[in-house]
Amino acid sequence: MTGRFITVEGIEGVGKSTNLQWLAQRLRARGIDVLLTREPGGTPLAEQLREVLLHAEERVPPVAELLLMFAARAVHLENQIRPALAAGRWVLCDRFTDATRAYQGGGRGEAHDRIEQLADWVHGDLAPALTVLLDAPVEVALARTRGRGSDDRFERESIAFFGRVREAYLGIAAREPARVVTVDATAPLAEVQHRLEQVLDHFIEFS
Ligand code: Z5A
Repeated sequence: MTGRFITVEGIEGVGKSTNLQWLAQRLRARGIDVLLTREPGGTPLAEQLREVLLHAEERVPPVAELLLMFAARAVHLENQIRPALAAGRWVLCDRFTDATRAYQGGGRGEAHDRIEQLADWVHGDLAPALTVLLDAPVEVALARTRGRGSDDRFERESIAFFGRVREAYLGIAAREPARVVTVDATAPLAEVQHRLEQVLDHFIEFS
């Protein structure tokens, strides 16, 4: 039996972590065995790469950032995601390759073709069956994370950078409506979760 692969995406502060925890609970309540994981990270080695990606003190050239994202993904896939799916577990992942398309592609300007070549090399035809894009204007999303004290390499980026990332995410959602469901993350949390429950019901019924 093969499990299902679901990802949640969006710019910083849209509520990915909050809603992933909630989604995992909802799936477990239905008797589904869930692996909740994240990118970059998800295994000890991939978490070490995450630390480098988020907190390197030396300048990280965009090409190195792109390759490190995929290196972490290759480790995560082989050591965690593929074995879980093969065992019939559902994998709920906080970000995946759409984040690379949005951040390294939209945000940093790395070439689309190059990103797709790496995606093909690292995960071939393994793609999420469902991606939830939590969407909110940059100012709304960033206001939610302001003042929490962390300050990684991405969190120091400009409003314009996050604007490009958001546009890239919306572009992916427009091109792949069968896979990517966009949810308005500006709504109160209860409303967002009501919508997520509907998305989950539909996914379980029709996938
Ligand atoms: N990155 C990349 O560049 N390329 C890649 O391929 C990958 C990643 C995979 C780390 O990601 C960085 O890696 C990321 C992109 C890059 N950097 N950025 N930006 P991360 O996912 O670990 O970090 P993050 O995006 O910064 O996560 P976050 O700041 O924790 O945001 P979040 O998980 O989306 O939000 P949250 O913590 O669930 O919620 C934020 C606050 O809002 C919290 O107080 C909630 O209670 C509140 N909240 C949530 N929903 C609502 C609603 N609906 N109303 C009001 N308040 C709400």
